Amino acid sequence: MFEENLFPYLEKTDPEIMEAFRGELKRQQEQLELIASENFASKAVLAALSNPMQNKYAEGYPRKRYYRGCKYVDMAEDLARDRAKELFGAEYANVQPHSGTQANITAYMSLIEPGDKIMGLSLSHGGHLSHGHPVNFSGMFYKVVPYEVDPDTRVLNYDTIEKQARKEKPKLFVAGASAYPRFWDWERLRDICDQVGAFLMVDIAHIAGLVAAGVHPSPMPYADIVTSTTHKTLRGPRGGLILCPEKYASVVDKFNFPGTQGGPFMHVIAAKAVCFQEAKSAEFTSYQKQVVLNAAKLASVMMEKGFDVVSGGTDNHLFLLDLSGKGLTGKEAAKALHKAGITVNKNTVPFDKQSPFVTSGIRVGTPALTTRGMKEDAMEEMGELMVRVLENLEEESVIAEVREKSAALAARYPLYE
Ligand code: DSN
Repeated sequence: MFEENLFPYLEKTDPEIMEAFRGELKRQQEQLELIASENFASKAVLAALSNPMQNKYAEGYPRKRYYRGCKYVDMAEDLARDRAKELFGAEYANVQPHSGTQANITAYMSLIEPGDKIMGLSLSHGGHLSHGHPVNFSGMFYKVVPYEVDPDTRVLNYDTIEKQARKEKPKLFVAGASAYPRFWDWERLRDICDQVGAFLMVDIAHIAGLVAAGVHPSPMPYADIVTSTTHKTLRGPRGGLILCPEKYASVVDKFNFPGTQGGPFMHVIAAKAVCFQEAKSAEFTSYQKQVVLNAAKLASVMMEKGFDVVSGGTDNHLFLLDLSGKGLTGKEAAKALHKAGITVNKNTVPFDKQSPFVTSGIRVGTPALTTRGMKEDAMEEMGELMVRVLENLEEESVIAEVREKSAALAARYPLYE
């Protein structure tokens, strides 16, 4: 049965959920996906996700499990760990976190005590909820001092960060972001952490694929612990990952299981192994280079048309458009673009005056469209479509015209065919 396509079986047994699957596949095929954290996993990753390892309980780690019958899931987890270590040049990898936030929980618990002080990039300046936001566990269990980007350049100012860190003396400095378009200076952050006696944790969830391909500098030589997701630029299954030197291996393992998680998702771990193998290929490196070229091209089209790209461009897979100068909110822009077949998310921009639910900006990312094979010429077209919508938000006829053009552009770059 597992050698066959499982979908015809599901079609017979649960046509309602099958209808939802088909709808979602069609949506992914027909819309232009610019959500920076999304991507299209390969058929091999999708196939690995749908495997009988999902039936297996395997609390513990390879050869130290609490259940019998773990020979084959051990093989999968060993492959995933070894491939992750090789891919990122890490001494140790824990592939069990169910998500990036789970990986961050484990990392915090491995390095510091509840009540200790952490410094993390403010959510409204590009950080992530799990980097110390008050509504998240990280803001509830730790004393948080957020850092921000520079008001003039909207880029991190490491001199300012150093001053702040020397004053605040955090136990842990959290680097990494979900909406920051520039390279990070890991070496400088290591130096700052050494001056104040802080651990350095780097969350590479967004840029993991770029780091794996050598397109963004790697934090591995500088960080105490690196955390990530596996499904964004890395293009694997949804899940988390922790990389660290051998000296933290046992504490990381302990705080992931039994500290904060129960049974690992062995089918997802198998799919992570497939993703790490794919990420070692030359094709993956070219893909990541193209992701960055595409983001730079799309950002430059928007700037040429008079739009404010935060920090004046991008070094990675995403950029932020500040729409406040155009009198638009992120919420209305994202809604109109979606009606025109283009999916982005509203996003706060640094020093935003709007609420996080409304926002003054949108975040634009190229990993998904690049997976479809789009290059700079398609980005030129993409930019023109976006500008048409953003300059004619209320014009239903323009939205309808762009919707047709978006569908035609998507059709030229087939997905899963
Ligand atoms: N939700 C993710 C993103 O869109 O960046 C972060 O977890």
